[in-house]
Amino acid sequence: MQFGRGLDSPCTLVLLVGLQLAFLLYLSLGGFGGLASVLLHSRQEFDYSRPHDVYTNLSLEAALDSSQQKYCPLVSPLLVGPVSVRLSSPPSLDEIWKKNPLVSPGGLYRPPGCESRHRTAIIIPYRDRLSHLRSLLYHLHPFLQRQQLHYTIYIVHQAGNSTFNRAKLLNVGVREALREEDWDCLFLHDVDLLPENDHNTYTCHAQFPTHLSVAMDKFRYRLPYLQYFGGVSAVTPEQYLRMNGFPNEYWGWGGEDDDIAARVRLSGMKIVRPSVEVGHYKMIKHHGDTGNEENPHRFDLLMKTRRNWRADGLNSLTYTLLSKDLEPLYTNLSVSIGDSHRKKASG
Ligand code: UDH
Ligand code: MN
Repeated sequence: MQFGRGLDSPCTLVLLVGLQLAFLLYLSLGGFGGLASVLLHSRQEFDYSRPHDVYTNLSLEAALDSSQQKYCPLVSPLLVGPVSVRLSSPPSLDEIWKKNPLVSPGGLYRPPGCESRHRTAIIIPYRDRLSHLRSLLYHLHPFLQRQQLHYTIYIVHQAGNSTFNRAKLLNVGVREALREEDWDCLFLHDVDLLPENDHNTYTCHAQFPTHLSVAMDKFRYRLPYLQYFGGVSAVTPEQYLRMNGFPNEYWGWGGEDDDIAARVRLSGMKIVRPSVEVGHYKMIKHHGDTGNEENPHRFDLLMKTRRNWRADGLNSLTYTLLSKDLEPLYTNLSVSIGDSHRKKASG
């Protein structure tokens, strides 16, 4: 067939219409990801309507015989998939402690029967959210133990009444955690987010920062926007150094997570994510906190990230560690991180 005449031949018309239909099908399946999963059956299906209790299999942990090998298996045999989330009336710290007999002071855990392949520090920016903290500890300890991780939970408590600064607290947590142990993965975890599927493993990608809370109930189990990096994310110490950590200058609510996402790109990396099917989280419902009002400067700051990220971050971090306590279920770091300069200047 000659190409000049091809356009008006019936054959070509059928071909064009066919291509259009295929394109519509492609879009309706959710683009490349959806199409790939249909074609390759690569995505695992989970039944969230029948979740397991979050303490399932925990008593098996000590009984597992891994004496043949040094390391724990590549995939933990204890995983169950979707787990139920208890949103109201969390147990007391004492009750949680009783349910987690293998957790050591400071909130440290190592699998009893094998050596974990992963050392993960969970870092939680915190002030005055005790009931959320109890829910998280109740939920996260068994969740992480089923993943056979060697982990510690660090609470970075902002002392005093100055404006809350999530990103700076995360910087402090990373520095203090690395002072203690040679962690290979640093998790940055909001206190009010409860993971709903234990196949969402709390480990790091060797090359790129990971964003884990990709499907939160409050965003109707979808990623709200492509560069979203808030909630729960993870970096290796190497990735953290490369992006000069997180910004110290975001006082109050908002913007700091977008700044961190920008740093990932500006330092030549990208964000990787688990699938939406696995990355389910429930956020405990709450109102904005006193002392964490919306930051009106966040858009100005975000405009300057490209200029500022090398100067503001890990290399400009200053704070005073007031105390470090090994509580039964977590390590408590109380820190004084100062206050916004802007606020001081204006009175
Ligand atoms: N956090 C505290 N105490 C505070 C403030 C924040 O512990 O007083 C920590 C906590 O880990 C929390 C995280 O910082 O999960 C992030 O803060 P957030 O939960 O308030 O952020 P989120 O995006 O806010 O969930 C949405 C509701 C707030 C509305 C205010 C802006 N309009
Ligand atoms: Mn929240």
